[in-house]
Amino acid sequence: MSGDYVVYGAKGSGSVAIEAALTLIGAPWRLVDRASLAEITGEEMARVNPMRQIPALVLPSGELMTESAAILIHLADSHPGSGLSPAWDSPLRPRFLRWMSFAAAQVYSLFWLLDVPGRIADQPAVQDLAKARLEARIGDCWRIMGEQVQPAGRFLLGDEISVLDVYLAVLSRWEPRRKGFYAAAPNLAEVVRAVDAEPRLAGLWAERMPFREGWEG
Ligand SMILES: N[C@@H](CCC(=O)N[C@@H](CS)C(=O)NCC(=O)O)C(=O)O
Repeated sequence: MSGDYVVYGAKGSGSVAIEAALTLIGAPWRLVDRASLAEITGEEMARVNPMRQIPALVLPSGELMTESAAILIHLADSHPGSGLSPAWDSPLRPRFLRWMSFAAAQVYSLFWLLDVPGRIADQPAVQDLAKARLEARIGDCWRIMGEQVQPAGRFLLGDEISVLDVYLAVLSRWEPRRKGFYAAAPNLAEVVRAVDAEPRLAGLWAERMPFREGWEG
Protein backbone atom coordinates (compact mmCIF):
# COMPACT_ATOMS: atom_id res chain seq x y z
CA MET A 1 0.00 0.00 0.00
CA SER A 2 1.31 3.45 -0.73
CA GLY A 3 -0.12 6.94 -0.75
CA ASP A 4 0.13 10.29 0.94
CA TYR A 5 0.98 10.83 4.57
CA VAL A 6 -2.20 11.26 6.62
CA VAL A 7 -1.96 13.53 9.65
CA TYR A 8 -4.61 13.34 12.38
CA GLY A 9 -4.38 16.71 14.03
CA ALA A 10 -6.01 19.83 15.42
CA LYS A 11 -5.42 23.56 15.20
CA GLY A 12 -3.00 24.85 17.82
CA SER A 13 -1.98 21.32 18.82
CA GLY A 14 1.22 19.30 18.61
CA SER A 15 0.17 18.06 15.19
CA VAL A 16 1.10 21.49 13.83
CA ALA A 17 4.78 20.57 14.30
CA ILE A 18 4.23 17.49 12.11
CA GLU A 19 2.28 19.56 9.56
CA ALA A 20 5.18 22.07 9.53
CA ALA A 21 7.76 19.32 8.98
CA LEU A 22 5.77 17.88 6.06
CA THR A 23 5.39 21.37 4.61
CA LEU A 24 9.15 21.96 4.78
CA ILE A 25 9.82 18.53 3.28
CA GLY A 26 7.31 19.12 0.51
CA ALA A 27 5.91 15.59 0.73
CA PRO A 28 2.27 14.99 -0.23
CA TRP A 29 0.08 14.81 2.88
CA ARG A 30 -3.47 15.34 3.94
CA LEU A 31 -5.08 16.32 7.17
CA VAL A 32 -7.85 14.68 9.16
CA ASP A 33 -8.79 17.56 11.41
CA ARG A 34 -10.15 17.04 14.91
CA ALA A 35 -11.99 20.16 16.00
CA SER A 36 -12.43 19.57 19.74
CA LEU A 37 -11.06 17.61 22.70
CA ALA A 38 -14.18 15.42 22.49
CA GLU A 39 -13.30 14.53 18.90
CA ILE A 40 -9.65 13.93 19.79
CA THR A 41 -10.51 11.57 22.63
CA GLY A 42 -13.60 10.00 21.02
CA GLU A 43 -14.23 6.50 19.72
CA GLU A 44 -13.33 7.25 16.12
CA MET A 45 -9.89 8.50 17.16
CA ALA A 46 -9.45 5.53 19.50
CA ARG A 47 -9.69 3.25 16.45
CA VAL A 48 -6.72 5.11 14.94
CA ASN A 49 -4.67 5.69 18.09
CA PRO A 50 -5.76 3.78 21.20
CA MET A 51 -4.10 6.51 23.28
CA ARG A 52 -6.83 8.84 21.98
CA GLN A 53 -4.31 11.51 21.16
CA ILE A 54 -3.07 13.50 18.24
CA PRO A 55 -0.77 13.77 16.41
CA ALA A 56 -1.12 10.44 14.72
CA LEU A 57 0.49 9.88 11.35
CA VAL A 58 -0.33 7.19 8.84
CA LEU A 59 2.72 6.58 6.69
CA PRO A 60 2.48 5.97 2.92
CA SER A 61 3.10 2.28 3.75
CA GLY A 62 -0.09 2.27 5.86
CA GLU A 63 1.79 1.95 9.15
CA LEU A 64 0.64 4.12 12.03
CA MET A 65 3.07 6.32 13.95
CA THR A 66 2.26 8.15 17.16
CA GLU A 67 4.54 10.15 19.49
CA SER A 68 5.45 13.51 18.07
CA ALA A 69 9.22 13.36 18.61
CA ALA A 70 9.49 9.94 16.94
CA ILE A 71 7.35 11.15 14.04
CA LEU A 72 9.45 14.25 13.52
CA ILE A 73 12.73 12.32 13.65
CA HIS A 74 11.38 9.71 11.25
CA LEU A 75 10.11 12.30 8.76
CA ALA A 76 13.38 14.24 8.83
CA ASP A 77 15.58 11.15 8.59
CA SER A 78 13.59 9.65 5.74
CA HIS A 79 13.98 12.88 3.74
CA PRO A 80 17.70 13.59 4.22
CA GLY A 81 17.66 16.16 1.41
CA SER A 82 15.45 18.37 3.59
CA GLY A 83 18.32 18.95 6.03
CA LEU A 84 15.81 18.78 8.89
CA SER A 85 17.91 16.44 11.07
CA PRO A 86 21.62 15.81 11.51
CA ALA A 87 22.79 12.46 10.08
CA TRP A 88 23.21 9.58 12.55
CA ASP A 89 27.01 10.03 12.53
CA SER A 90 26.99 13.83 12.79
CA PRO A 91 28.52 15.26 15.99
CA LEU A 92 25.24 17.17 16.36
CA ARG A 93 23.15 13.99 16.50
CA PRO A 94 23.43 13.37 20.29
CA ARG A 95 22.33 16.94 21.01
CA PHE A 96 19.48 16.63 18.53
CA LEU A 97 18.21 13.37 20.06
CA ARG A 98 18.67 14.58 23.62
CA TRP A 99 16.54 17.69 23.19
CA MET A 100 13.91 16.05 20.99
CA SER A 101 13.36 13.47 23.75
CA PHE A 102 13.55 16.13 26.46
CA ALA A 103 10.86 18.23 24.79
CA ALA A 104 8.56 15.21 24.41
CA ALA A 105 9.12 13.52 27.76
CA GLN A 106 9.78 16.41 30.12
CA VAL A 107 7.51 19.04 28.61
CA TYR A 108 4.85 17.75 26.20
CA SER A 109 3.73 14.87 28.43
CA LEU A 110 2.79 17.32 31.22
CA PHE A 111 0.00 18.74 29.08
CA TRP A 112 -2.07 15.59 29.63
CA LEU A 113 -2.67 16.99 33.12
CA LEU A 114 -2.25 20.69 32.44
CA ASP A 115 -4.92 20.67 29.72
CA VAL A 116 -7.39 18.63 31.80
CA PRO A 117 -6.45 18.92 35.51
CA GLY A 118 -9.71 17.18 36.40
CA ARG A 119 -7.85 13.99 35.52
CA ILE A 120 -6.12 14.08 38.90
CA ALA A 121 -8.40 16.11 41.13
CA ASP A 122 -12.06 17.05 41.35
CA GLN A 123 -11.69 20.14 43.51
CA PRO A 124 -11.23 23.36 41.51
CA ALA A 125 -8.70 24.73 44.04
CA VAL A 126 -6.53 21.62 43.67
CA GLN A 127 -6.83 21.85 39.91
CA ASP A 128 -5.67 25.48 39.98
CA LEU A 129 -2.72 24.54 42.17
CA ALA A 130 -1.82 21.62 39.90
CA LYS A 131 -1.94 23.90 36.84
CA ALA A 132 0.29 26.49 38.51
CA ARG A 133 2.81 23.84 39.58
CA LEU A 134 2.87 22.20 36.15
CA GLU A 135 3.33 25.55 34.45
CA ALA A 136 6.22 26.32 36.81
CA ARG A 137 7.74 22.91 36.06
CA ILE A 138 7.60 23.59 32.33
CA GLY A 139 9.24 26.97 32.89
CA ASP A 140 12.01 25.18 34.81
CA CYS A 141 12.46 22.71 31.94
CA TRP A 142 12.85 25.56 29.46
CA ARG A 143 15.30 27.31 31.80
CA ILE A 144 17.42 24.17 32.11
CA MET A 145 17.36 23.62 28.35
CA GLY A 146 18.40 27.24 27.76
CA GLU A 147 21.27 26.90 30.23
CA GLN A 148 22.48 23.73 28.53
CA VAL A 149 22.15 24.64 24.86
CA GLN A 150 23.66 27.57 23.03
CA PRO A 151 22.26 27.96 19.51
CA ALA A 152 24.98 27.14 16.98
CA GLY A 153 23.64 29.72 14.50
CA ARG A 154 20.24 31.17 13.65
CA PHE A 155 18.78 27.86 14.74
CA LEU A 156 19.67 25.43 17.51
CA LEU A 157 21.98 23.24 15.47
CA GLY A 158 23.31 25.85 13.03
CA ASP A 159 21.99 28.13 10.32
CA GLU A 160 19.61 25.56 8.85
CA ILE A 161 16.22 24.88 10.41
CA SER A 162 15.71 21.39 11.88
CA VAL A 163 12.66 19.59 13.25
CA LEU A 164 14.04 20.35 16.72
CA ASP A 165 13.55 24.09 16.07
CA VAL A 166 10.06 23.46 14.72
CA TYR A 167 9.15 21.32 17.74
CA LEU A 168 10.45 23.96 20.14
CA ALA A 169 8.57 26.75 18.36
CA VAL A 170 5.28 24.85 18.67
CA LEU A 171 5.66 23.60 22.26
CA SER A 172 6.78 27.04 23.47
CA ARG A 173 3.48 28.50 22.24
CA TRP A 174 1.71 26.75 25.14
CA GLU A 175 1.82 27.45 28.88
CA PRO A 176 3.73 29.32 30.21
CA ARG A 177 3.27 30.78 26.71
CA ARG A 178 5.95 32.54 24.77
CA LYS A 179 6.51 35.32 27.29
CA GLY A 180 7.21 32.68 29.92
CA PHE A 181 9.50 30.85 27.50
CA TYR A 182 11.46 34.00 26.60
CA ALA A 183 11.94 34.77 30.31
CA ALA A 184 13.01 31.20 31.13
CA ALA A 185 15.34 30.69 28.15
CA PRO A 186 16.23 34.10 26.71
CA ASN A 187 19.02 32.63 24.57
CA LEU A 188 16.46 30.47 22.71
CA ALA A 189 14.05 33.32 21.99
CA GLU A 190 15.60 34.25 18.64
CA VAL A 191 15.52 30.61 17.51
CA VAL A 192 11.76 30.26 17.97
CA ARG A 193 11.22 33.71 16.45
CA ALA A 194 13.21 32.60 13.40
CA VAL A 195 10.90 29.58 13.07
CA ASP A 196 7.86 31.86 13.42
CA ALA A 197 9.30 33.98 10.59
CA GLU A 198 10.23 31.06 8.30
CA PRO A 199 8.64 32.10 4.96
CA ARG A 200 7.82 28.52 3.92
CA LEU A 201 5.67 28.18 7.05
CA ALA A 202 3.82 31.51 6.89
CA GLY A 203 0.65 29.98 5.40
CA LEU A 204 0.64 27.09 7.85
CA TRP A 205 1.04 29.32 10.91
CA ALA A 206 -1.75 31.60 9.67
CA GLU A 207 -4.09 28.66 9.15
CA ARG A 208 -3.19 26.33 12.01
CA MET A 209 -1.54 28.39 14.79
CA PRO A 210 -2.28 32.04 14.06
CA PHE A 211 -0.34 34.89 15.66
CA ARG A 212 -3.47 36.50 17.07
CA GLU A 213 -3.52 39.55 19.30
CA GLY A 214 -1.85 38.59 22.61
CA TRP A 215 -0.63 35.21 21.32
CA GLU A 216 2.63 35.44 23.27
CA GLY A 217 0.80 35.46 26.59
N1 LIG B 1 3.11 11.74 23.72
C1 LIG B 1 2.25 12.33 22.73
C2 LIG B 1 1.41 13.41 23.38
C3 LIG B 1 0.33 13.91 22.45
C4 LIG B 1 -0.70 14.79 23.13
O1 LIG B 1 -0.71 14.94 24.35
N2 LIG B 1 -1.57 15.39 22.31
C5 LIG B 1 -2.65 16.18 22.82
C6 LIG B 1 -2.96 17.33 21.85
S1 LIG B 1 -1.65 18.52 21.75
C7 LIG B 1 -3.87 15.33 22.89
O2 LIG B 1 -4.12 14.53 22.03
N3 LIG B 1 -4.65 15.47 23.97
C8 LIG B 1 -5.81 14.70 24.20
C9 LIG B 1 -5.97 14.41 25.68
O3 LIG B 1 -5.59 15.28 26.46
O4 LIG B 1 -6.44 13.34 26.01
C10 LIG B 1 3.10 12.92 21.60
O5 LIG B 1 4.24 13.32 21.83
O6 LIG B 1 2.63 12.94 20.46
